[in-house]
Amino acid sequence: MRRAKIALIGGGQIGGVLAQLIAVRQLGDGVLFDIVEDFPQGKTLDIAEASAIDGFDARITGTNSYADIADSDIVIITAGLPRKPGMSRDDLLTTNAKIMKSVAENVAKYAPNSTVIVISNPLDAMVTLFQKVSGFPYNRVIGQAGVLDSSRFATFIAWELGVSVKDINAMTLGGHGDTMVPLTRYANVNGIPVMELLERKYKDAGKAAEVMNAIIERTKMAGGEVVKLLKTGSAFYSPASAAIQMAEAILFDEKRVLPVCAHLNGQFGVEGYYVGVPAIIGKDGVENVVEFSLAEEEKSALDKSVDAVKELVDAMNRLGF
Ligand code: TXD
Repeated sequence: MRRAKIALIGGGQIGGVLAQLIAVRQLGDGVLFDIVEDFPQGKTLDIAEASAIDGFDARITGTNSYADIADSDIVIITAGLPRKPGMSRDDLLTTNAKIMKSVAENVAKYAPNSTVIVISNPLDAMVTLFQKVSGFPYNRVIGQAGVLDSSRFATFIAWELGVSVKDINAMTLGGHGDTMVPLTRYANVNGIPVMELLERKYKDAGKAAEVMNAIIERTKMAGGEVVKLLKTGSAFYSPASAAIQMAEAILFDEKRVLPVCAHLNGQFGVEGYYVGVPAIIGKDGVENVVEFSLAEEEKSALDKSVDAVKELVDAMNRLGF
């Protein structure tokens, strides 16, 4: 059996961590593409030179030529600019849409059978544009946002309750922006509702709700919190880990139920847009969107988030992309 081939388009902060994770976890052979000459070659040489220490045989190479991504099984896209302090994700629209268009044309040309994970921001618009330009089937074009946003939500809950994050199940729905919807009602610690544990901790339902609201707000603004601290660039370790979890689900046909940015065709009342929802991820990419009932306020929060995604996609269409 040949080893899986994973192409990384964009060799910046996230691309570099992705390449290292692919090597260390021996997921397959990685090709790191960037337009900056010598840069991806330098990064991958550095990673490869740790192979004797970390004990991996995976080949990780850098390139400035799209021809080298030929026949990739998975393509992960981070090409584009990150946010600077004070910028919203949506401020990146025009610049990154131009980049994404050229990326999509080249991936369609050289890796037409790949399954694609888009990370570049503004995420919901970039994944929409990639699918449109490449013409790939919807199930093979997936956006990464929900795995990371949910991990942030779970991390803050674990810190608050003083328990292992491994026992937390928590999920966000909706777009990858400030309107995302962290689902409180379904958040649990090994099946025990988080709200019940908070109420027991504080012996006061009002205080428990206040603490949960603070966790929700921090989750929504978590990307911006990192941008503000870093001052140059945005989060890169955690987005890379999130995309790797999705890539593993595809490579190993795991049928994981992960919150991803998937194309909806009536599910959750959304027609024809990419939105963050739980989906079964396996060898065919998005194999099924997992629908479940939402309470009234959850549904209206999701509708609001979908409206923000629609506005962004419409703005991109008006720009002629
Ligand atoms: O969860 C998520 N989806 C995200 C998304 C979380 C954090 C950051 N997210 C976004 O990912 C961020 O807003 C950016 O749009 C992307 C990539 O973030 P990264 O931090 O890796 O940005 P860098 O370090 O600037 O790297 C981008 C690289 C850089 O090396 C450029 O030379 C390259 O992209 N680039 C290109 N590569 C290929 N092709 C073209 N045309 C191109 N243009 C720039």
